[in-house]
Amino acid sequence: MRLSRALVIAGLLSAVPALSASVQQPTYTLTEAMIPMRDGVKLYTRIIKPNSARGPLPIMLVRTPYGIDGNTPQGVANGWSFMRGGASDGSGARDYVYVFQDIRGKFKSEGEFVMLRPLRSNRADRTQIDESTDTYDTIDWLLANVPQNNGRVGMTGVSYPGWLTVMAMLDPHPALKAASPQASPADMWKGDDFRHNGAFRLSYGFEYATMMESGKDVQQFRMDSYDTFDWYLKLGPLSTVNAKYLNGRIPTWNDFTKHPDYDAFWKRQAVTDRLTQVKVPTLNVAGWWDQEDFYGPITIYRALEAHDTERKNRLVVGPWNHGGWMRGTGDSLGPIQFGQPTSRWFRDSVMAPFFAMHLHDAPDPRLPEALIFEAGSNVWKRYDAWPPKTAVSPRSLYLRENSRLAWEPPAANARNTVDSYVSDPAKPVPYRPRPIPMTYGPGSTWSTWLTDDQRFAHGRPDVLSYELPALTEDLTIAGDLTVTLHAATSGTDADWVVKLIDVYPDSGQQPARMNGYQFMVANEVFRGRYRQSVEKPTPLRPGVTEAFTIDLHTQAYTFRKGHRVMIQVQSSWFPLIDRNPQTFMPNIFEAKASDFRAATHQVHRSAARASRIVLPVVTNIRP
Ligand code: PG9
Repeated sequence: MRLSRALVIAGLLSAVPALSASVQQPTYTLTEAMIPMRDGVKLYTRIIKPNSARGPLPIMLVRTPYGIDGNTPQGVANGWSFMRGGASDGSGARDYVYVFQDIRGKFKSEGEFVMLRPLRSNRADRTQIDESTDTYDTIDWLLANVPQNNGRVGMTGVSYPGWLTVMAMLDPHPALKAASPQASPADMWKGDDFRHNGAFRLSYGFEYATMMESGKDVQQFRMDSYDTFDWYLKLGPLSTVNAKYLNGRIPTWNDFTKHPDYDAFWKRQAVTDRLTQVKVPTLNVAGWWDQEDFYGPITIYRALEAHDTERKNRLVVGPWNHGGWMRGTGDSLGPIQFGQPTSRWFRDSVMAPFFAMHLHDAPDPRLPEALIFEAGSNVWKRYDAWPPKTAVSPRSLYLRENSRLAWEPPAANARNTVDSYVSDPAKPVPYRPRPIPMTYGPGSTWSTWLTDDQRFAHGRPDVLSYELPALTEDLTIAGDLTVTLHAATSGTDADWVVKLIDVYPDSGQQPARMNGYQFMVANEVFRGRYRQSVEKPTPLRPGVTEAFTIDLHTQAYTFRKGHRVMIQVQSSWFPLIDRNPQTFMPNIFEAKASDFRAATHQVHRSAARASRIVLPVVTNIRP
């Protein structure tokens, strides 16, 4: 079945914010081109130019694997009007020539598509190609062929198009003067779409790989259950997928099965180590509740920052899901309210002025190093470093007896210092309330699942919950979060999922369903086998307690007075994450049904084995 293009475009890539009513709309004209690359492959490109533009114009380039036919003159007039800025009579507005391109092998472009095509092996070799050279060749052609361009190019894109922007920044064309990679993946094994800490993102990995590699266009895999929890559970061990459905036809699926560990395949694909210079002014953009790529943009910002001697690298993180800053107003996400149009403000007051400064010589908008939305208190904050270097101190919050959290560590003579639960791969914990429709299928709520009320999991016998008493004053965190879990299993492998949750007060909330709402502030999964090495997994020893360090990434959040801080711990998150057989297998993709076994897991909280979360507490607030 052909995937509804509208759904993909709305969900994945398109910048279709609401039309800004105050600015007069110009009209645009479309021309098409097949732009030749250095190896002779031609890429389908749409060039959309304003009809009455004054003076030479810069070029805004977006490259994508998702198809560019939706990019029309009217679409640009509506969707990119925010880039013009200017007064309500149109004076001072800034025009651009917009260029959209199908990447190699997708839609109307020639050549072969390779998922996240790695950087060429020899960057001095003029005959090798990759997305970086394809962008270079495209820019070269545009400068020579688009009449009245001003010789400057900007690039942006969300997610895959964001990653394409990063690839362009690695060996940039000299005309590339500004780049805004948004929600770009950085490392698909460590923390983006396909795996987190080695745990396989089953539903996304399967559905995305089949969507992208079943043809030149995008095609949705057909599932015969609306509730994909059922479908994936019935599917059984992943060793059967090729025989049952894919017949070896989906290269990315085959790569998943052949490369379970962090090997040369994943390292070659990851961009982090390649970001050794900031060559282009860069605006990195991330959303706190990005269901696909949060690790990526934060990691890219940090990698670039280490080399940012000229202060060209900036970070913006807002209260958004994947690409949410490019859609709608951003007043809310799911049921969570932010009290202001965060997305519209970002587009009008951050993104447009950033490009206008570098491509039009407009005034410097004086963006801070890190522009960070602190949800809970709902304020934008300007930081001169991220994570912040001052006014924050790491404070441990301990898992304690009777489902409590406490700032005080367990006493040396504490008794009953273990919580245990049975984790049964035959009955995994759903990652959100069922039914769980296909990621991009009809009725999908994928885009806001990270805001789902966690009460459906609270109280399950295979989910541990720990809570602080209601806060007597606001508690603000800003920076990096780490969990240390002292844990054991009766099996030989285990997953640990940790969720940091803001529990709303039980009464007085509007709407009423927000009473007692359990809102996830941070979360991550860790596959136990990788605790010593991501390259060479090793079995856990049954009954032996070990320390697992789990990176919950970074956050800026205020738990309001009257709210409670909660931690939930569980060992499955299905079908977001594939089931761990809990019996060590060198490659889980080769596990048989009989390898999946229930196991008893223990979480320890004695003085010597104090499981805890370390929170970056803003220090003018006393916990
Ligand atoms: N999250 C999507 C993706 C990017 C790169 C590789 C695989 C998936 C996307 O939204 O483009």
